[in-house]
Amino acid sequence: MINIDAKNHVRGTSVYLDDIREINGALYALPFYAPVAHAKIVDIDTSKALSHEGVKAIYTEADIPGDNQIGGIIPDEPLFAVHEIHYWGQPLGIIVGTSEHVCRIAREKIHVEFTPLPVITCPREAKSKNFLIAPPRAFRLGDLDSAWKECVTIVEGRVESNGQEHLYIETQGAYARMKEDGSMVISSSTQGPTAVQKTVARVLGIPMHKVEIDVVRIGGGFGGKEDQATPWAVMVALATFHTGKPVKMSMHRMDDMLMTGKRHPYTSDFKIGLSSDLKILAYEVTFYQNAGAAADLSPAVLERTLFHATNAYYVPNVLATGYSCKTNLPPNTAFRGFGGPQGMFVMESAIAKAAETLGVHAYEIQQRNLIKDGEEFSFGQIAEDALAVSTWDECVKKYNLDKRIKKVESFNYDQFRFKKGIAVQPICFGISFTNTMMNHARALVHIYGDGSIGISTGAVEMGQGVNTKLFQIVKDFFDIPISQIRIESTNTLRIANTSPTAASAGADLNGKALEMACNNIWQRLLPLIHDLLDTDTENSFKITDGWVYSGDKKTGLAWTDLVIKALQKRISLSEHAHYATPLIHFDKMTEKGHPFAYHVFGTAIVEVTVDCLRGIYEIDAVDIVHDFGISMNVPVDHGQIEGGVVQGIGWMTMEEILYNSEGRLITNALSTYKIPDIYAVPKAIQIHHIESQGHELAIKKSKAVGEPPLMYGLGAYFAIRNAVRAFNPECDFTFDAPYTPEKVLMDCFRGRKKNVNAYREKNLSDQKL
Ligand code: MTE
Ligand code: LUZ
Ligand code: MOS
Repeated sequence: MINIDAKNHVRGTSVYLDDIREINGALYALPFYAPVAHAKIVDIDTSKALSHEGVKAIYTEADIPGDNQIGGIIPDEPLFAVHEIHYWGQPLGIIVGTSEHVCRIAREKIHVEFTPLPVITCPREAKSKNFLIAPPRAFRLGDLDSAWKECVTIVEGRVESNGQEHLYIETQGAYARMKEDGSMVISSSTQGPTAVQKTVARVLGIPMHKVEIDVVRIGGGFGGKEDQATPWAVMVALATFHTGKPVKMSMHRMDDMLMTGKRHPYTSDFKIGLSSDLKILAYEVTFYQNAGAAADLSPAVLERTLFHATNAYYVPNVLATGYSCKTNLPPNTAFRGFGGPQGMFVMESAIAKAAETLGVHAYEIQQRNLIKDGEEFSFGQIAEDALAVSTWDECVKKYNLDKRIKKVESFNYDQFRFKKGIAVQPICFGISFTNTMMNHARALVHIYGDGSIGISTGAVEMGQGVNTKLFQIVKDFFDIPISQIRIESTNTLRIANTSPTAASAGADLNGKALEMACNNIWQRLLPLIHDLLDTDTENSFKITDGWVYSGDKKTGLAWTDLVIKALQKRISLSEHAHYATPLIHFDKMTEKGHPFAYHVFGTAIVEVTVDCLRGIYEIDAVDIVHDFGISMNVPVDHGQIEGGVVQGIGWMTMEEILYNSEGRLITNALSTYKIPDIYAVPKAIQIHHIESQGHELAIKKSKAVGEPPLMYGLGAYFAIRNAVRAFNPECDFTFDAPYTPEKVLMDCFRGRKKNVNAYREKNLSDQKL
């Protein structure tokens, strides 16, 4: 089935938040924010702004009727700052006016007086001062102390990975209007309608049933709207609460970039030990997560870092420790992979360094240590259906790794200015919210009297195609024309207490609930079909093309007639079903359990060419063998792979978030923050499906695909590194992502001995330069 949104997207008729027609008299809200990263607030003077024409009100923490608190996991984050400012861009209040323009001019007139306090942006510094968001966590397996003694090679190192801006095409925003009795409806560009509902109720001091959140779709989230869509919705709700008017906010890109959190930067230390046959015997890693000024989702992100600290490898002796460090940056948040990529990058760096120390290719170490069925992850889950080895084998065979390595080597021998690099990148990603409690969903199905069907679930469509998959599930039960099936907006009145659409589990959780709802209705219709067709045989009835079929034979009973008959017999044609993932559990005391419904595996080969004169590079190819299970929608899933790969490459190579020493974001626009464009994407991405049985807990055995492919992008970092090493083997390399052209250029020449192969190079350079 083609993506059900495709036509409307192309025509520009899909509705996003800013496309909702405002009711006459609607007001606009604009946040104003801290102009410093850490300070005591002395005074906020809003009088000049308030008297600006068109400004209706300015609200700060003093105007909050309920609790000035939006923290999800830990209640440590005020909606509007009180007394103290903790990061540059922290909301201080909102200006409500007749238009966005009016509010913008008024915002310039607000004066904040403050006494500066010391700014900390470095997580290691925060840790040394014991500024932690939550107590540290540690995962342990085996006996590390005795394992080191068995190791023939031990290498240590330090790894940096930077943050990443979500850059959803639709910026944050929300639109609130009053209903009656003090209840309101809020359209929000959120992945988590219930989180918004709960927080609005809390801040306004009203019950949740008075707050209706509605989401038609969002223009991308990538995790950036799992938690951080909430404050903007609460702000417009507050303004509507006080003014009684509809109030809207749709953020300017530069405000959005400045005020919202990003992927967590990490700085980490590792120590890895290997046997003489390249088996990894021991791995010790310490993660310092840069959480920013409040918890947000940081503890959960840190947890997933630990879950993925050994990536797709079996390591018998592990100690992985994580600190969530409190700094004066905007609170960092969920981003596709949710801490997993950060953990995996350190493991891959450790392997790269071990390989370089030993003079072997990294893939020799990677390949020897891939996890197999029956082996244990550090958190106690036993690997099942582990396709690490089979995706690896298929990948190196199908895409001719051996041959390509030889080609790269001979290219590098012949060329001076250009060098090629190749890296193999296996991935392993656990599917389920790591917080077991969150793995549930509901679906509501109505079959109307004319046979048309309305579907509601808790899933938010954000471009990932979940609605198309939900459509396919309905079609499996009730195969009627597409125009007769509608997926409704995600609305808290129809589906309550949802988990956000996240953790790649949106289609699995909501799809399973939808399957149950459809099946329950179908089971009520079956006896009626038997009656109507007057058969007592065990027929396998189904609906095909709007007709009841008996086996492969069309009967005389139309779907629409069946529905009318069902109503005459007073059979319920509505169903609300609840699904909770079975089997999973995790004990935070022992840090052991079975947190994931299943794992997704895959292997990619990444090949790059570096121009060592300029430091720039091109991604020549990404060749993937991926574990889709049995994909229920190949084009949608391939879209997820391509998007994920490019986003991962962006994080690893070019996207560079910079805060100055005062804690101010200086990459707050697309002129200063570079993301992959059409020229930067791989010249070719090949995707091959590994043959697999799928998994019972995956929807229709089609495994979750949203986040895992991002981590193929790690391969780009190591491929570029390998190319640079071919040019300058003398460089004392660090691990510091993103590997921007500036850093590549520095590495090409730092410590480079001019007389290395001087004769060959002179000849080559005369020819090629
Ligand atoms: N794809 C698009 N086009 N836009 C997005 O915002 N978010 C990603 C992924 N793919 C995203 C996307 C993230 S972070 C997640 S968790 C999953 O989609 C969520 O959807 P799913 O659970 O239905 O896979
Ligand atoms: N969100 C969350 C997530 O709350 N828990 C998770 O485990 C998770 N994993 C990936 C993405 N978002
Ligand atoms: Mo995705 S980071 O789980 O929204």
